[in-house]
Amino acid sequence: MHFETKAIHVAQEPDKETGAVVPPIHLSTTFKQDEVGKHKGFEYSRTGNPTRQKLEENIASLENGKFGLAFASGSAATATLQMLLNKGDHVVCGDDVYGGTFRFFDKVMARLGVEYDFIDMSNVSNLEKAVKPNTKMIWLETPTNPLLKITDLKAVADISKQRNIITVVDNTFASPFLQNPLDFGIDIVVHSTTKYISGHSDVVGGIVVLNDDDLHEQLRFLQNAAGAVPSPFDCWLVLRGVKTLALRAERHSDNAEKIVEFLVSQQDKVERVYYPFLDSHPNSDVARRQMKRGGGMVSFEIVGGKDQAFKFLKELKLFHLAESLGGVESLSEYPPTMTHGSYSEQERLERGIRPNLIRLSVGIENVDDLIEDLKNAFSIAFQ
Ligand code: P1T
Repeated sequence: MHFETKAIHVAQEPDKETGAVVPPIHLSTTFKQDEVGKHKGFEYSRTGNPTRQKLEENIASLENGKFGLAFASGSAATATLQMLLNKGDHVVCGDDVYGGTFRFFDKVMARLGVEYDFIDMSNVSNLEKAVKPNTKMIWLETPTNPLLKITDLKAVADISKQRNIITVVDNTFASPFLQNPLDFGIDIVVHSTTKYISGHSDVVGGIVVLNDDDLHEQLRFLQNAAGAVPSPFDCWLVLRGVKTLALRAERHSDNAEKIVEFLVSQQDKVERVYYPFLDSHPNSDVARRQMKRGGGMVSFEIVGGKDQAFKFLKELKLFHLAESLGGVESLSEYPPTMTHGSYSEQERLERGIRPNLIRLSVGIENVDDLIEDLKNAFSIAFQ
């Protein structure tokens, strides 16, 4: 079955009892047992819930994985995955990741005795050098947040397989329509479903997808033990949103490509544009190999500094100045103090997050209106 069909049909079949084409939301927190220990597959809603199970099956199929585990947020999924580790374990993590992910690793897990090294994974030879005898996990985003760096997924999987290291890819920026890391030999995929998968900026959620039975068993235990599960209504909202993911991802990419073209043409106002499918991107060949399209995220450096960036952001009318991404509406944001404010200034500069960086989540509006909005903001900011 193709992606578009799976998104609409897998675990979204009409309700057996009533024929309702949209599956119902199971709000019940507990399930009647026929006798002690004998039940119809569900006991207590933290442990398992029919609506959540549908979401887990649906997204697992879209990532070409065997198992899905849904969480209350992308961050809850990230945190639960770190519970696979023990004190003294070492993790190699990409140096450009969502600020909240860095914060959790650096401020919480490091305090509990897990060791992290943050490296540039654009070049996998850096990874080979960073791996140590106690390395248990490799964690990366591709494309990364906010600099849209690209890592060769197959090369990472090859390095980890020789050494028995668990590989985790946060696939939030691509979405399962544009990229399926498990197909390249990656062990675990994680998403913030808050973003492209749900697509309408009205639900916070996370999901983990994998193939390995043992790891699945451990994670199912942790999901229940830590308990950061999503509500049935939130699961249902994600299931509703995902039905249109393929259409949206194509349109996000169409619009982003045109906006990238526009930004590149503004040489007196734009210093540098970051986009995976831009020919000048250092890993555009890798991006084209492992992604269907370039996606809807675009970052750029405006000529001038922080003040110029602030002036420009203030003048945008259609691109709302807001954190998050992946919704139908276009958003703009300032990574240094918004999404990546948990990095120190020095950590940001070391990673290439400069004070004139702006990130756009390109929505699915008419692209001419979006370009008009950018043009107008540039003309006022550069008056
Ligand atoms: O917000 P939450 O659902 O907890 O997801 C966290 C998360 C995980 N991974 C990536 C790549 C992310 O971008 C995020 C959240 N990011 C934003 C809110 C943002 O504006 O970048």
